[in-house]
Amino acid sequence: KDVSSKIEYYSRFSPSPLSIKQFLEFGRDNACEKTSYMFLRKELPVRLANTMREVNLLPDRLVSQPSVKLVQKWYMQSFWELLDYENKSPDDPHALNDFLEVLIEVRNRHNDVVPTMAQGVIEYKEKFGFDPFVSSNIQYFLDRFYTNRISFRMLINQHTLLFGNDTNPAHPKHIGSIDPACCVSDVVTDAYETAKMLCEQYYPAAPELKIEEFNAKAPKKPIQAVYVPSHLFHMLFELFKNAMRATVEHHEDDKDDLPPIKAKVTLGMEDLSIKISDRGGGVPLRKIDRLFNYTYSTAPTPSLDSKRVPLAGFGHGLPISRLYARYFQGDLKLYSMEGVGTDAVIYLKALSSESFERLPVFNKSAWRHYQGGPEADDWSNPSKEPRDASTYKEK
Ligand code: W6P
Repeated sequence: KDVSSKIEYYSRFSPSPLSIKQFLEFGRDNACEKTSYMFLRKELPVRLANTMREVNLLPDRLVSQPSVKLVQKWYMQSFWELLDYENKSPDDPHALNDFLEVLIEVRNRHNDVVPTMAQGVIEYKEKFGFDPFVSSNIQYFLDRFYTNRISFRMLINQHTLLFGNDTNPAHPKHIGSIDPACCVSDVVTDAYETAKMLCEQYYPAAPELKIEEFNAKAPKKPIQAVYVPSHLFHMLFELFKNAMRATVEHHEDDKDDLPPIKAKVTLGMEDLSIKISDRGGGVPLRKIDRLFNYTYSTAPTPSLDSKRVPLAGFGHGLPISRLYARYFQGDLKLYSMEGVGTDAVIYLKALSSESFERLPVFNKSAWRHYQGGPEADDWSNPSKEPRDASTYKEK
């Protein structure tokens, strides 16, 4: 049978979201490779097929860009390779090992999906300019496409880390990519130090870090999460780069006296929250949405004028960080006060039983998002020429 009918078949299933607790319990004691194999040989094609159907709903002018075509080719290839196992018994002497190797190949093939899609957006913008309708389609699509990719790699990583022979000697307590006792402030410090090294390459100085913890659930105890440390690092690193750039550029004349970046880690009954505050001059409210907009934040060619190489602000770092937070039912928000500074807050679920994967589903409702032209606005526009008040004057 041909690939497209297989894609259609698998896309009719909805993906099955797992919670961090389920990932943990599955991986903890007597993790069964056959069970994982049986689950993944169906679930991975389902997740691939769901997004592949959605790519085809993008405007033709976008899907036909060479970089988008290339990404589509990778998805086809991986989908096809996984289908080899559709009917292969887990008792087949080579099935489990071959499957594991295919997963690693698939993961490597998809390494550059993000920069390649970003390139596609740039190509599109150069050829057709900025179109608010297409831009909102791209936003909707990439949020779902990248979330799907995060989830896909999560599943592959769990399987290869649990059943591959590359046991992780640095983190014997980790279950795959999950740390059941992830010390949040340690990851904050790590991400800060890494961003600081980058910052010091571009600028003459970097702001200090001050961390504070407030454990409202278990007072005075260090705050730990059941979480994927690499996801947390990714988000924090992105936030620190932004906070540092804002701080250094806003205080160009007093580089020896930079206001510190403050981190506050808190734990309540429901939320584990991490606030990163800078005094980098802030962003006006009107421009905050742009920071999460893929079309807006992808600049044609990162201007490499040697002196002012930006530390952050290109690429899809901030919107993707928000997707990492949302992936396990958290969120990432920016609260800025123009002229002063910005608070960035990462919200995570305090309980691993509530951190379910949040996954895009290809259905009628998703389809509807791509149809129809731009809606007429149903709020007033500020008038350029104010009404002549004298018209209404009492005579
Ligand atoms: C800014 C802009 C921004 C984005 C994300 C995190 C922190 C900051 N600070 O000025």
